[in-house]
Amino acid sequence: MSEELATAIVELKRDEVLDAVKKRAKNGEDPLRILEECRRGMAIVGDRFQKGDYFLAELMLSAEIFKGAVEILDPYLAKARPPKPLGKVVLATLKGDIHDLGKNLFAALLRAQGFEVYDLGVDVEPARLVEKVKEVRPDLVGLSVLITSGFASMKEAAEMLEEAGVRNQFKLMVGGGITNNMVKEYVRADFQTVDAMEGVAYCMRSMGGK
Ligand code: B12
Repeated sequence: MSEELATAIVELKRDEVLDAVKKRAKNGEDPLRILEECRRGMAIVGDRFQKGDYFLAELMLSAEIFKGAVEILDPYLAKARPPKPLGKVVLATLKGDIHDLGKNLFAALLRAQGFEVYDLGVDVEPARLVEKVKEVRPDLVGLSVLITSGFASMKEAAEMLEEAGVRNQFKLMVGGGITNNMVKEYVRADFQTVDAMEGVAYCMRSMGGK
């Protein structure tokens, strides 16, 4: 697999990345492969950020570049998707939390694999999530959280889903850099991760029996 695209993302070369993505997709290269190279670039940016080598500005810029690449790839990915979606996933960052870089990355990877994703965005009221779950009847629900105060919103949402009698109809996932097994237990979720690829693998496994 070529490293050029990942490197260009790490070096924040916006035009170079978008031109290369356009050209390679147009030439018939597998869009999933191109997306995977972009994701690897994002993972390297994340590592550098963790180590303090990159700052917030770089992280945000790389996320913008990634978003642009996904937009270019989307029509090509749509063609490659199975005619019937692999499964339905509702995603949200709940009330009080506006972080969405990780959730958006997860949504892009899920869509690329053929999942139908309903992304409710950020600062979402638990009641709105419950409404959407009742309407869409998803196979999986994913909550992204990056601030500690968001844990309470997730618990509230999980309890409301329980009260609405729909909690046993889907798998509940929690993700985001500050989550761990204790958060999973607190929310009574089925799955927790700090890695979007692990999340995608879980969704694929969950659909295995259907
Ligand atoms: C970028 C950022 C911001 C940006 C957000 C931009 C955006 N559109 O998201 C801005 C500048 C707006 C911001 C604002 C604030 N931030 Co901020 N922010 C961060 C920062 C630096 C990086 C987060 C990030 O995007 N990481 C990169 C992504 C890709 O990683 P990720 O989210 O973990 O996602 C990965 C996985 O977890 C997974 N994933 C994510 N979600 C999900 C969901 C599911 C279902 C699955 C399966 C997987 C999955 O997929 C991704 C790829 O693998 C963190 C520090 C840090 N090191 O994490 C602080 C941080 C999260 N912020 C923090 C704070 C306090 C704030 C503010 C309150 C600051 C302020 N005083 O105003 C406000 C928040 C306002 C609010 N109400 O939400 C704190 C939270 C502390 C806490 N424990 O509560 C942190 C930890 C910084 C710190 N150390 O203090 N922030």
